[in-house]
Amino acid sequence: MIGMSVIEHELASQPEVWRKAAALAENVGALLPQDGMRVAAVGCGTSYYVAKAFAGLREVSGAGETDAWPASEAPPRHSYDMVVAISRSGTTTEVLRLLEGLPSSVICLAICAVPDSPVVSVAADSIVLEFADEESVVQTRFATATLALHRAHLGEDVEVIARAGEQALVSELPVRPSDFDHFVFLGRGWTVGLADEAALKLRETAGAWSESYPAMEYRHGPISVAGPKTVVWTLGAVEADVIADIRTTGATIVRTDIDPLADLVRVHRAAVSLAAARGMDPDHPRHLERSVVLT
Ligand code: F1P
Repeated sequence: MIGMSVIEHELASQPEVWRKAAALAENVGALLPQDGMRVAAVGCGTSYYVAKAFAGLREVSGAGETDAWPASEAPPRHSYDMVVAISRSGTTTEVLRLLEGLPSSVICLAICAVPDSPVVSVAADSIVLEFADEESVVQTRFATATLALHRAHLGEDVEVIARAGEQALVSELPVRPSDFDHFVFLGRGWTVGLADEAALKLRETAGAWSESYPAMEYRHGPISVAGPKTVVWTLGAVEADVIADIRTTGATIVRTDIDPLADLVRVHRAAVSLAAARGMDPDHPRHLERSVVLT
């Protein structure tokens, strides 16, 4: 690990961590939302974007109605059967405040990386991915492990995804990030949350100008900023006519057939590469702490 940043070390462990998450899913399946439940997934920052992807996956699989909210904006609805609170640290204030205000009729499940954390204490049930905890302020493997756990629970073969993740760790990056000054990520369905997370990684790690959209929204205004210094990176399949319209802007388009979760690993690597090119330390992102704890 000599010469490697902490985030590089952690992002490289993702396929292995996903396998552990999938194995855990077999034991904790009864805690995760059962088919037909009305669920709200909540979190802050990365964990909110994971909640969005979590909700999208559950909706697309037909398992049940699922909303995603930033913890600070979740409506006090009593009609949810379950709130799934995602927080690596288990200390984020907005998540705690939300859980403390929930009526007892709502089942509360925490997905955290720290066993004795406040969020775990407040929630009725918890799934602790201690093996996915991170030293790095910028999250990579806790976020993706949470999604691997959920995908395993929904019946997907995480081994296939982990193998794609291993390829994503060693394959050449699709672009040289330092050739660009503007990064746009597009998704469809559950990968909209993944696109948000990808854009956040570029901002947190490398201070980059990055944006994210549901792919069909991109033509409704944001495309006007695209140009030759823009990379538009799609996570998962996107309609050919959207791609054709982006091409006219002169932007470089990244498209791939690999699993979107595995492709996020390439985004992590691109973020670290851009930070290095900009002389930034990816382990010390500007103005960020491990979690936001309000007094
Ligand atoms: C969430 C989070 C991170 C973000 C920043 C502050 O923490 O918002 O996503 O990168 O470091 O904290 P958590 O609730 O998942 O611990």
